[in-house]
Amino acid sequence: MKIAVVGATGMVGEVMLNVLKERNFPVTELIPVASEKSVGKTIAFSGKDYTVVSLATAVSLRPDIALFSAGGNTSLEWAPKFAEIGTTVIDNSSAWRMDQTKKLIVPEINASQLSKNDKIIANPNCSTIQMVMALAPLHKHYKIKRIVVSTYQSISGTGVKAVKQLENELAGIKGEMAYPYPIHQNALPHCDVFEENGYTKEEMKLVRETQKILDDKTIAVTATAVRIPTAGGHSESVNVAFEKDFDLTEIRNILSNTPGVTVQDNLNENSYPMPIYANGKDDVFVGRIRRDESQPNTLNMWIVADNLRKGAATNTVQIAEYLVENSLL
Ligand code: 2RA
Repeated sequence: MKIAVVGATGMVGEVMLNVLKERNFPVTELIPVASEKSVGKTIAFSGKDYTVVSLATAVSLRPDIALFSAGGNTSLEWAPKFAEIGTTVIDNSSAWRMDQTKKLIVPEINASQLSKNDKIIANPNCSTIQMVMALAPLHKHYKIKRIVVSTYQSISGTGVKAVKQLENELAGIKGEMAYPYPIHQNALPHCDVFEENGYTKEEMKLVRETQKILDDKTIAVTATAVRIPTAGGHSESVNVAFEKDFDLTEIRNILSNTPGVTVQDNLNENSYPMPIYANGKDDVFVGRIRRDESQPNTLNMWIVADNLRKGAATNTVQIAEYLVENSLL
C-alpha cells in the first residue's frame, strides 16, 4: 500500500507515522509530504529513509491513501487533486467535516457508512471523537436529548508553538505567543476563534459534529472549550440527559463492553481518568460516572483521551485499516 502522509513533520503527522508502524499497517511505500521548507529532508520509517516531497510530487506518485494533517486550506486545495487520481484522502482538518457529501467517521461508530465512492473522508475533531466514543453506545440504549460539555484541552491540540510557549513560561523566557495570554498557571476559555454567536469554533465543532456522527439533529448540545497547560490529552466533563431512565450498573457494563473505551471508576481507589495516564494510549477513558441528582434521566461523566492519538492519528489510521479490510479503496 502506497501511503502519503501530508504534514508528516507536524505533531499529528509524526504520531500518524508512529501509529502506522505500531499497527503494522501494510505500507509498501511511504510518501512523506510537507511544506517547501521541509522538502528534501529525510524521514526514517520502518528501517528505511524516505525523502520529504512536495504536494505536487506526491500527487504525481499516485498514492493509494493520503493521510492529511496540514490545515484546512491545504486540504481544500489538495485533497480534490489526490481524489481525482483515485487516491483516498482521510483528512484531519475541519475543511470537509460538515460538507454534506463527505463522511465524518469514528470507525467504532459509523465506519459502515463508508463505500468505494468516498474519496475524501473527514476525521472528526479530537474533542468530538472522545465524547462520541462514550456517548454513541449510550445513545443507542437511552436516546440522548441534551449534552452539556466542558472541555479541558491540552496545549498539544494547538501545536508546537503552544508547547514552546509553555516551556518558555516555565523557564521564565519571553518568547513567541500561541495564545493571547500566558498559559502557565492559567485556563483560557478560548480554543480556536470566536463565532458570531459568542461560541468558539471548537465549541461549535462539538455541537455540529456530534449531531452528524450520531446522525441525530434532535440532540441538543452546548459546549465550553477551555485550554489548560497539560500535555497528554483532553479531558471533558459531560452532562447528558436521555429520553429514557437508566441503571448505573448497566451504563458501566455498556461502556466496559464498548471497543476502544475503558472505564476507570473506583472512588475507593481514587481511580478516575487523567491526561497523564491517557497519554500515549489509544483508548478513551471514562470515569466519575454518576447520576445527575438535579434532574431525571441525566448522567455525569468525565472523559479523557490522548488528543493526538485517538483524537487524531489513531482514528485516521483506523479509518484506513477499515478501508483496506473491507476492500473499499
Ligand atoms: C485543539 N481540537 O485542541 C483542536 C485542534 N487540534 O486545539
